[in-house]
Amino acid sequence: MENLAEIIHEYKLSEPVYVTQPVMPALEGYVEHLTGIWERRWLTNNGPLHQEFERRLSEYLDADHVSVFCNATIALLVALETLRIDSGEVITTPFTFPATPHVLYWNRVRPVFCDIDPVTMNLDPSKIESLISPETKAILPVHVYGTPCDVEAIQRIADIHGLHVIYDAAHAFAVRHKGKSILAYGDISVLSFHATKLFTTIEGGALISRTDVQRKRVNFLKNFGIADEETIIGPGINGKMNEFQAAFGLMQLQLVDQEIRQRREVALTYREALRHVAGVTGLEELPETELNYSYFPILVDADRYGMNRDDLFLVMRRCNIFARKYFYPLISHASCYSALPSASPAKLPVAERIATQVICLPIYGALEHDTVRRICGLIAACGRRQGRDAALAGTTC
Ligand code: T4K
Repeated sequence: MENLAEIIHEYKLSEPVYVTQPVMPALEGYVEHLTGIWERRWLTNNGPLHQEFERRLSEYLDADHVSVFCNATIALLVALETLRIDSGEVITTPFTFPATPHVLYWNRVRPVFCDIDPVTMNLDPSKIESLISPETKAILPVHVYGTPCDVEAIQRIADIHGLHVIYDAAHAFAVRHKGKSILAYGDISVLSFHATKLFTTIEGGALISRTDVQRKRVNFLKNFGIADEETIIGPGINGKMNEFQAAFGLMQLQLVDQEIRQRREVALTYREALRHVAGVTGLEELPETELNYSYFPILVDADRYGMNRDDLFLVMRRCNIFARKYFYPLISHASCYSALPSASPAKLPVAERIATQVICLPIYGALEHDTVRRICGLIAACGRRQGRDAALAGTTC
């Protein structure tokens, strides 16, 4: 098949398929929770469902000091405040969602962008040390797509230079590394439970700290700094999760293992079907790692594939496939950061390249394998023809 219009006609899906879809718990079970909430009239502020959710989550995650939050962004802000990081610099990745550097900005901390590893797409430890200055307070790496960072190398650098490590683990629910929860690494980790995440409480998140004292401080800070009715221990914020979200989370805990298993099958189908498409590569499985398959990124090498990422993305849209370019453009290009010396594209060559090549394909447990094979068929067919043609004229990303 030569003509792009014919390819689009052949592969167009009858219904839109999005990059993700949340797992919905049984409505009847949720209504039972709602009935309890109605009877108790206890809606938020450390209610019984909140307490039960935090306890069960802690067991599931194999982590002792879990505090649930209204979202991951506020949890990251509280993480910085917990470690008293409110000035100076923090080294982080440009290949992330805006929330990661934004929380630094809100805490009056200057982000210092560090390039990423071409295989894991996470912070490249070999590039961190040259960015450390007397102003550096911490490292804020992201386990992008749930792939573990090189946690050992990062910790070695942090120990040598006396730096804190806060992991943005927004994508890393249930990920394990060397037999341990990924949340066991660093000073603090933060998970996101947004609707687009593998595990969701609609909006929500959790902060995993290391000690009882730290957890106590986190819990004060997420509740305005209130210690008791007459004592404010510090300038806290409102980071609380409510009972409705906690109920949703309790039900999600029963579904998440199956969702991971199903996503793994989807990922295997993608891998198998894309294996022979020249110029398209996926993430490699890492040794001693249990992934959660929360995203399925591919990199499109235009020269080898025969079409660039943006054109493929447009063709997919025409075919009702709503993939996403997470994370393009790099957040270092945003006007609030682009003047920083570390934001210079010349200093971030790997991140710059990957941001122009990446597409996150749809992945969720309920995604039909026939649909996955059709998406791969489309990708393969586009690669077999060369150049941009009339079918995309006038269309922009
Ligand atoms: N750190 C990192 C590394 C992050 O990726 C994020 C968030 C954070 C920190 C901050 O976490 P939170 O403070 O949000 O807890 C989404 C999410 O809004 C965002 O939470 C997430 N990362 C980011 C990667 O993705 P958008 O703008 O792409 O979402 P949206 O609304 O376009 O949704 C994407 C697709 O998901 C839709 O096309 C359809 C599907 N969807 C979405 C929603 C909201 C559903 O099926 N149901 C839904 O309810 O940002």
